[in-house]
Amino acid sequence: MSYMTINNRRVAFTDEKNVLSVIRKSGIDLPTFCYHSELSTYGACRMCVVEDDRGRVFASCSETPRDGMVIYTNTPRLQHHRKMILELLLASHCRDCTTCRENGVCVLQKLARQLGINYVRFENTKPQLPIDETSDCIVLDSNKCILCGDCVRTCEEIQGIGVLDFAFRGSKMQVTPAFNRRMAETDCVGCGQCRSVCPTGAITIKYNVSPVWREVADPNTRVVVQIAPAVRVAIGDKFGIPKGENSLGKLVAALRRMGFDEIYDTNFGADLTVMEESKELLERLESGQNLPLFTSCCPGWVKFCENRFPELRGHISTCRSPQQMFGALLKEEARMNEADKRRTVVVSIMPCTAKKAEILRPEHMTEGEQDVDYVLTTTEVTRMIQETGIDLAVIEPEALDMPFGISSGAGAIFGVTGGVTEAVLRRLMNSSNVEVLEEISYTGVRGVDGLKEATVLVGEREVKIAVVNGLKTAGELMERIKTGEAHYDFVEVMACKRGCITGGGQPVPIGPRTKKARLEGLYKIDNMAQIKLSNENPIIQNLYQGLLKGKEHKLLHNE
Ligand code: HC0
Ligand code: SF4
Repeated sequence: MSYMTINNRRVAFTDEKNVLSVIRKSGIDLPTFCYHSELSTYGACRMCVVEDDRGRVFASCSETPRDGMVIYTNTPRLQHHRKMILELLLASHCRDCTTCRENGVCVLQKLARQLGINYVRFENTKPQLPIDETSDCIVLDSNKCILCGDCVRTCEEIQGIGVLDFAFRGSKMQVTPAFNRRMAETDCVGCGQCRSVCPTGAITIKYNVSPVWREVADPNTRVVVQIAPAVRVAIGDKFGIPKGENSLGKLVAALRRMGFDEIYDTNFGADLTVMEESKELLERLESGQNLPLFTSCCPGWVKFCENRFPELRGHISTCRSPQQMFGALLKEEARMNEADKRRTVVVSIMPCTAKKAEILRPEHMTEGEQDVDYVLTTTEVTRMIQETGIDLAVIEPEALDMPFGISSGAGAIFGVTGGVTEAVLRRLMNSSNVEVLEEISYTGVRGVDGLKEATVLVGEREVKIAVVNGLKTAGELMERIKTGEAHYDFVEVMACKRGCITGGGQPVPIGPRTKKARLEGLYKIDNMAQIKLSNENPIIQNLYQGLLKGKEHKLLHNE
């Protein structure tokens, strides 16, 4: 154990990687724009500067803690320094805060208020740059960029894609795709992780709120909504509900008051996926073809695989994702119900920006119709609830609608890395015995490591599994699979670190405590669930005998 003195108080530290972490651990939240514990240290914004007992001023994110250090975090000199940085950033920033999408969330705005910047002395001489709205998932507005580089490092270091980078020099410097391409012309997979770390409104979610309000207001339209697993543990964030608490019932109550006609759960779609994907795995194990089987429920991963490893595309499961399976089923049910003359519109509430692109893919259309019409992220729905004037903290929870309002615990854990695999294994072991369930959870599929490996016995056969989160790790694993260096039977990939709980459409900021609370929240839902196995969901069993009979391929698979 070592010690340093922070503002005249002795503070112990052990293996903290920088002085900033020690300061934060001591209860002082020093501001930063460019520091994220999971990214490399950039040290560019200089907001985290501190002063030592010899008058040296340095960025605390870039300094290794040493025993005996004496530092001060808020001297008049530092206050002046930080205010000047902020004022200069504000000077070259388009300041339409009242109409900005990130109003109230923006870190620049928050710090300007916190540090008491009431006036900017300098004129903004930067020319207005065009806004890039070509992506179906995110919007890039360089006029609001403060060049912290968080998005650049996330795309490169976490996702291994590197779509964004710095271009030009001096006052003309911008963060943009290479060769001045528009986002739609790049290898962007739409995961929105760049948006999650952007401290301002420079990268935002592509909103679909207005058309959904129009559908809800149309009396001739039946608007059916499905709620993804990871949404329920994040929708409470902006209403003061404890982090990670399951707010599904409250969200259902709010959506009813907002005018949605029927409210269901994507966990039900996940149960369907488990049925189909476990069947497909058994078939491939039997035939020995196209192994390993890659999961297909994360559209960020599917696009990454198609872009980077087209030769391995045939390994991707033919199963549609839970949102698509459920959408196709809801639309089919509507087509069969001739008595209801209304048009059916399916809206998904997702933690994910990439899902906005998934619904537009041609293979996700049935009989010429989109299976899901709109994707709203958790963040957009938060705005809609606030716009309606509902306080989620006080609203009484309500139940989902029937007949699709029942789902298993296996469906709930889809929202965290390893969840899809665990759910499939439960189906294959086909036992709700507590010991068997625990045994599966101890195989190595749980936890937040980028790559987890497990070997399980399915019948007589050893099945080798890899579970990946983060596309950079996925890319490295794929290279090893391609060269024959690594052998697996089943590979689950989720583009976002820890899975959908940190999806690009979730409310920000997503700090370490929030990540942990959301993850634990989903496992808690599973612990409380009466049905643990997807195949024990009675509605699923009935469906296979009824509406789905003979239509499994048409509604649940891609070509
Ligand atoms: Fe996910 Fe899903 S778990 S991808 O992360 O598989 O978005 O939450 O809805 O479709 O179920 C996202 C979350 C889903 C789907 C499910 C899967
Ligand atoms: Fe979307 Fe989940 Fe994939 Fe992230 S991990 S891109 S939230 S589906």
